[in-house]
Amino acid sequence: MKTDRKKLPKLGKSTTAIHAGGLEHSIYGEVSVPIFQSSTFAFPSAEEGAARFSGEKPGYIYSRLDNPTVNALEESVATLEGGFGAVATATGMAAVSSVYLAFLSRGDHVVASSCIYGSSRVILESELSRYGVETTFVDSSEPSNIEKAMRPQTRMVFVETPMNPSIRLTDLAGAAAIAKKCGALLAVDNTFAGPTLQRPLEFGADIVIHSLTKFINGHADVLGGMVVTRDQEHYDRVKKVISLFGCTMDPHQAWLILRGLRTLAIRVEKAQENAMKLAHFLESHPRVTWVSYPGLAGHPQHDLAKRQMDGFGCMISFGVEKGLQGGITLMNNVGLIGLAVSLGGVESLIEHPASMTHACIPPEKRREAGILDELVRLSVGCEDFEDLRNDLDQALNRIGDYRSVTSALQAEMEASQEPGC
Ligand code: LCS
Repeated sequence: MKTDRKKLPKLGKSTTAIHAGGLEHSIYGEVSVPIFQSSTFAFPSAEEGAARFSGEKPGYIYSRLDNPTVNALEESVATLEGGFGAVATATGMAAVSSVYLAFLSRGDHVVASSCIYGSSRVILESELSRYGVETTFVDSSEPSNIEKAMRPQTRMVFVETPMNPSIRLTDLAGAAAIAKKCGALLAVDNTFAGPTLQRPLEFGADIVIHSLTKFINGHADVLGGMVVTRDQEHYDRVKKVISLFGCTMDPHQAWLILRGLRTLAIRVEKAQENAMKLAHFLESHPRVTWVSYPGLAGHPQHDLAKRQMDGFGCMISFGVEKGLQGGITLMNNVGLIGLAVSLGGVESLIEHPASMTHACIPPEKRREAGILDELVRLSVGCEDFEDLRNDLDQALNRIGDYRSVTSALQAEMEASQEPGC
């Protein structure tokens, strides 16, 4: 839904997360946004129905096109990101694929980061290639790699920062300058940071994508996605594609996510405080070989993180002794920390990208992208730090007495099966 943020005073991030998208929806003085659980909306007259369809008059028509509860969530996220408007989608992947569908045509070229969520990469590699769209994957942590890959046909630069799962960063201002110079769009998947920590539009991005399933909802109980645009032209294009292709969000889903969003700032604050302490703990643990967390002075892009983020986030990746086998021992021995994919919830989760979220990428391409077989990814939640530290410590200390990993898992990873992303 389009938003007129000029009417709103400039508010802080917590205040915005709590109030945006809810101020103008009062019917009975209710404080929370109601669920408008209706697939369609009656017109007072045939003339009014026709006027709404032609765009001559505002008003609701049908929930695949617009719904008040979904619009409230869209307005909240658009406000937090500082965008012109936002369009909600059924899942994060619906948001990613709608951006591809809206802006790419036969003959277009994309420069994408090699380290992105597995499914976002597979769509470019195996699906859009069938429609004549070509993609070059680069290590986007170095802006010159993006620049070198640009062609006259390049229509889009697609990046994540922090990247899933290497937790390396893309320089947003650098990527935006290159895309602009070449007349391409910069689309940024901001799922790993979230809008309270990073707003890519401020650095020149044109489009921001979220899997709302993660930090914005924050409770591991709903799927959802969002596309935020800098200007009206891109908003209209994305809105059209999402409505036509039916990638729309359901009002009950929107209500649940809106409820999660109200506590986004406070959840992220607590989780990233835990993440900073855990990153230091992991760095000093004898079983841990390396740690990637932007808050550590040793992270190669620590200074960039300070420039473009308002905090270092809640995602850590690390390697352990004995490589893959050590990682499996760790994951099989955590108790409090859940062994599950996904991220961004109040509960901490651990997973192994090479055999799980990024298994659909062939092994040599995974290695090129820095997704090492030994890499373990940790989504830090809001539990008490001491409990998380103790759980990791006892599981890491089991690495010395691991049993040999089954050759079946290694063979499965080498074969890189497509489902599972
Ligand atoms: N973008 C990023 C950066 C993601 O990490 C994910 C899902 C998506 C988009 C897609 O969102 P969804 O359709 O699932 O709402 N990432 C997952 C992960 O790393 N583990 O499980 C899902």
